[in-house]
Amino acid sequence: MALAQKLLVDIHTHVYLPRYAALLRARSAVPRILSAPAGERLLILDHEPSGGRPVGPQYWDREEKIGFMDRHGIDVSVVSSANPWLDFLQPDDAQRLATELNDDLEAYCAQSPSLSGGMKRLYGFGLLPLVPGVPIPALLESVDQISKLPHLKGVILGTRGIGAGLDDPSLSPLWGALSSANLVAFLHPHYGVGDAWGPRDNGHVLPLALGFPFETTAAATRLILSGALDAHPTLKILLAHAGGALPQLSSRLASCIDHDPVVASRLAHDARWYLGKLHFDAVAYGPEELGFVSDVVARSAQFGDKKTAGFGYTVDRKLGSRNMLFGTDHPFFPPLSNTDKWRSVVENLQAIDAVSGWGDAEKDGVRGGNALALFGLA
Ligand code: 5CU
Repeated sequence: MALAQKLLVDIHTHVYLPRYAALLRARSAVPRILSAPAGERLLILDHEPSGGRPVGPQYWDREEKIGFMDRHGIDVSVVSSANPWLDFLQPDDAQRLATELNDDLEAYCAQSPSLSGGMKRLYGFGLLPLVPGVPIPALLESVDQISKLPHLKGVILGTRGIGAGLDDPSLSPLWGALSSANLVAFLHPHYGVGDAWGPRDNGHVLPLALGFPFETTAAATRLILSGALDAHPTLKILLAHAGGALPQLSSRLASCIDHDPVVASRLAHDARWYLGKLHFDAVAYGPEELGFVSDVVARSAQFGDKKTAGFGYTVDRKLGSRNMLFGTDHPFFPPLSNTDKWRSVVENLQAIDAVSGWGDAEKDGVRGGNALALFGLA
């Protein structure tokens, strides 16, 4: 494997650019940053503890990002704006800010240090003005802007589209434009799914551990059911948090579709086939989960048509690893005590290293080689 393929590349790492942080400071409703005697506090989630969480330069300062990368041996990061993006704005403001923040992110990346071969340490996912009422041509203009910014390699998407979800037929031109521009669409949650968490105070555990991944599961499933992956076969979708529950539920999904002729008639393939078209971050914190996702990706090849494949096949977990990419979720999940390395990062790296059936080539791929290929960096 060439030297570049040994790089450690973080594809799930966030920033609130200074312009966005200023917007949050100016607001009196969530999402907002408020001033407190002990420092600024961030309120973005519905069930944020009153008074919010500490927020500081690790959320917006490029030097802090590079320092974090250096401490963890991360060579390159593909940085995205953190949730809730522009979702709470009116269309005009969302369009203006998307343009400005994309230019800001381009400068943030372009001014980052370079590795010895010339590759930058920072690349980015741009923002689209995905809010209700925005005209589709404005979304396409944003895609055009991002495609011309050399350090932006994709877009980050929430799950709501322009108000009707990602299966909204009016988004079809967006999928076409992203495919043509070869931009990766990083699908990331913010809202969770309803309120199944009960009255007991479990802090952020249930919304983050379950709500976030369930939201991604539902959004990605709706996208599959809309036929968008058939209509746009080169669309590159990257799912946050290892695709949530979608890998675990994909055979059940296939069976439910099979028993619903109307939905089945919309799709060219068995539902399990589409999992091989998707990419998954490796932010799962456990080797068994990573191994399972790679099995499900590898299995997708068995389901190219709608005929029941039967289960006499074997899957090559190594092949499935190619759709998986290391991530950290920085600056979220910081250590609670003052440690040099973050447990959340170390655990994800150890998980990659411990996946049974992956050899060095697969582990190197998940750590960085797959990202270099997906984003066209090497
Ligand atoms: O801890 C959190 O709230 C979050 C969040 O909002 N977004 C994210 O990507 N990870 C953790």
